[in-house]
Amino acid sequence: MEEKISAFMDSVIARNPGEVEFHQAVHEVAENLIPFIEENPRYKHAKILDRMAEPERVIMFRVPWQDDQGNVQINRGFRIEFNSAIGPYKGGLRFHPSVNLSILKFLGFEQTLKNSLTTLPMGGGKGGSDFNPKGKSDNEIMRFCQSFMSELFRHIGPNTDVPAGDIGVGGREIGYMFGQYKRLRNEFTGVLTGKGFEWGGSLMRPEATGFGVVYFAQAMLATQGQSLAGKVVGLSGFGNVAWGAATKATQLGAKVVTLSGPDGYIYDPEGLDMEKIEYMLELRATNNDVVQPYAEEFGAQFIPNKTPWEVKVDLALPCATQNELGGEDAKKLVANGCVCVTEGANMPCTPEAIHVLQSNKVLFCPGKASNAGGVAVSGLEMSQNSLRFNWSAEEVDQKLQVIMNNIHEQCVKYGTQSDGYVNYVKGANIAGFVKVADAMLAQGIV
Ligand code: NDP
Ligand code: 2IT
Repeated sequence: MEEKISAFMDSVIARNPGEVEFHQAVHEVAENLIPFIEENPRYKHAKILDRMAEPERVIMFRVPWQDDQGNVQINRGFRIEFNSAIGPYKGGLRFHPSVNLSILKFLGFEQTLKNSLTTLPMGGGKGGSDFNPKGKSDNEIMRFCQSFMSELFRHIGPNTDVPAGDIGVGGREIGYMFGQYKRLRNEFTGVLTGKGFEWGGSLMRPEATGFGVVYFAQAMLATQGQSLAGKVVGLSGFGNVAWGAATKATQLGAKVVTLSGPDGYIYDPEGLDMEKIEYMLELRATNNDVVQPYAEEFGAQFIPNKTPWEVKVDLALPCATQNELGGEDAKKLVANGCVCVTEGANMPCTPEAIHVLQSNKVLFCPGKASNAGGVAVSGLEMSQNSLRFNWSAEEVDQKLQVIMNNIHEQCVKYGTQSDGYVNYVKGANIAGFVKVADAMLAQGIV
């Protein structure tokens, strides 16, 4: 089996040279899926996995704009339309200087499986730009978003491809992009999700990813007869996902003791409360990408240039970015008695970290299952747009909880090992794959 996996990876690497994040994401999936496909030859003969590892379409474009000093700036825009077997391409847009083809292909590949797990009819896509929002004025952000959409609009549509937010793209950016799309097409449609509630957005979309992560962690803990109340939680990041996860974990009686930014991490042994959580939003809105001011505001400790994984916690929720929690960090978490790691970000744990956690039988769930609540509520936003109707926050939250519990059940179904340990990576990969693969088989060689 090892040989089959390496042969497959060799071909992926040869076709996509240097795209290390994409190789990492495909390898994690291939390890689980190649043995499964060997047992299910119909997928093998139709080369479903080979086809799934090749995006249906990659769009790259120039994004010129003018800064406040009148200088012309040029960024690169991308949209990876990865897989449309079960619905229109769907996935976020990331604005961050590190954005490149490899990162967006890894995200688009994962998104296909994630969207399948939600049970909603959405294909997989991802996009963004190497634009750096840090330190930009509101007008610069608007001009950039308008220029970005001036090209992207011809490739997307409510039945074709529906982008949303990701790192560096929140409600403000979605607003500017939606405005430009509407102006160019003369159409008011649900072409983007994460819109403001007044103009077609869904209640609970801002909270959905973080809330979903915590609902999922609750279900994981329940498999061991444990609950969230009273648990000490270590969290990384301070963006949209971290904010939602901190809110729901605190509401459910857990104590969140860390946050982090590129400058270091905050250790607040008293735990977050609603005032401190609201302050996270202020921190993000400054566009400075630092957490240190939190320590000054609330008298907590700031530990510069380090990640929070050295703190003793019961539950870890990495919510910042890819490969932020490595093998050594995982060893520290295990040594400190951490029982569960639930990913809020996409692929925050390295393969070494996952290996350490799984071999120590720590509960571990990959983001493609545990952070699917964000795109799930995006799917519900699409439904509400089609119905031209709004559901209440309670209705959306209820549907979100049902979806997260259902994803958890699918992971347990496909991932439970003979010793009873649930391998959520395997469970999520197989459960996500089957629906897309069956749709691809039904639709022929396309
Ligand atoms: P935000 O822009 O709101 O927050 C970004 C966070 O990412 C910050 O906390 C920042 O914290 C961190 N970050 C970004 N880039 C880097 C980098 N290169 N190095 C270090 N840190 C970085 O983004 P979101 O909260 O939306 O996204 C966070 C994660 O969650 C991402 O992996 C995203 O793909 C994923 N996600 C987002 C969803 C959504 O609906 N928004 C849905 C599902 C997943 P810090 O600098 O501390 O690391
Ligand atoms: O990674 C993700 O799932 C997202 N950034 C959300 C995508 C979406 O379409 O809501």
